[in-house]
Amino acid sequence: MINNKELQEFDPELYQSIKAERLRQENNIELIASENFVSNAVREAQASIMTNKYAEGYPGKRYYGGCVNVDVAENLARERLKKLFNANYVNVQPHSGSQANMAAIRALINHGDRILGMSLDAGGHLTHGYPLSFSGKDYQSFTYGVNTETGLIDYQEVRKIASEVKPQLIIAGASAYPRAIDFKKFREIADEVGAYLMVDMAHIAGFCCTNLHQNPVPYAHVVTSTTHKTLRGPRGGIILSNDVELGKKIDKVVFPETQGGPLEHIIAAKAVCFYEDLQPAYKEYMKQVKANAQAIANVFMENGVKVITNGTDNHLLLVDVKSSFGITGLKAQTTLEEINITLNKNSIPGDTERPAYCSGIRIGSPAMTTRGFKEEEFKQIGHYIIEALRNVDSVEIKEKIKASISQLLNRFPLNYELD
Ligand code: DSN
Repeated sequence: MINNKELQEFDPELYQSIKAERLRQENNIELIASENFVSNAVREAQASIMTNKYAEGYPGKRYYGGCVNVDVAENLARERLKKLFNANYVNVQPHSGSQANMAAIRALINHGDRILGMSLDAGGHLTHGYPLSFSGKDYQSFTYGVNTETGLIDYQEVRKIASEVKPQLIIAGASAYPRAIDFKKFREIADEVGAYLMVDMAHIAGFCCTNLHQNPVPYAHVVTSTTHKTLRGPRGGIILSNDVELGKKIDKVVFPETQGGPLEHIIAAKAVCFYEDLQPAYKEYMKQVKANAQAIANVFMENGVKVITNGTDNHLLLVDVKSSFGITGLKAQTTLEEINITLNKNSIPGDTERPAYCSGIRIGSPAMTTRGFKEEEFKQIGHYIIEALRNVDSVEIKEKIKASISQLLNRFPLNYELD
């Protein structure tokens, strides 16, 4: 149990910020596609005394004494993760998804080599070659997007770009793509042009380990992920591969090339997360995540609201609020925040708005599914969103919806001790 009692007495100012954040999480419908609510067991491991330990190196080969217990925890995390994705090699030390991507890329290619990744505005990630990221500064980066009509990845187009660019590395994976990704096809393209394939499965990892989506491990040379999205663990990164020799190289890039001491309390919490994800109940959760995303997508489409790709295969959907409601994504985000719905503005394929405004919003189902929402509640959220975005200037209507949301949330308390 974590009750923050000492914190409350010792540092009331900081304590207030945590308490306020707890209330915010409790009082809002959380639809940010990359967020989730971790279990109390994950939180306990994360808040444990494992944080006190320096353990540079890997289990059995540390540069400090006294690592016997963190070795047990890190080995549990590694073995559970291997089992979860049926992988021969894993590294659980990356502090974040971006650090995992940096290590994987550095292990595969040389400074100045060519990367081909999904563009940020089509749903890719900063670390897949964005010019302001290390991945766009240290390497020559090229992008593929999605078809602006269908919103789908056009594999023939990816193949064409790859054969022109001749990248040393192709990156597949996205932060805002609502459909299944064909990793097998990406590997065929990579083989055709002599490139490595890296898959960043951060958003959809929960589907990949439950057979609800193709598992990228058999197809990619290296796979990266975060642990805090659909996997529902602590904030952090992981790297997986079936190539044990490549794994030895990746280990050296994670430590000592790009990181120092691992966060052993986070690794302990990752071990708890993987244990949870190996249980049958987790697959049921992931099925519900998808059913909920599809339920809300259907409400939008039945009411004439444009959903990119006309639906979703996973935990997220993109809604074109510009053509549906005549407002920007930013306006939709701030309006929904007023009625206690949290989500983010997002570019849509062929977006003509500047990135600070966008024409769309991204809606994700993982967090509220953890909180217990099923299809009925997600349909209800869909109706609330439509009503609010059709009446952005009506204080009265927004107040009415906010009150209904409060009543709905009261039926689904957050399973946390009062912090
Ligand atoms: N920023 C994350 C997201 O929201 O998808 C990706 O790292």
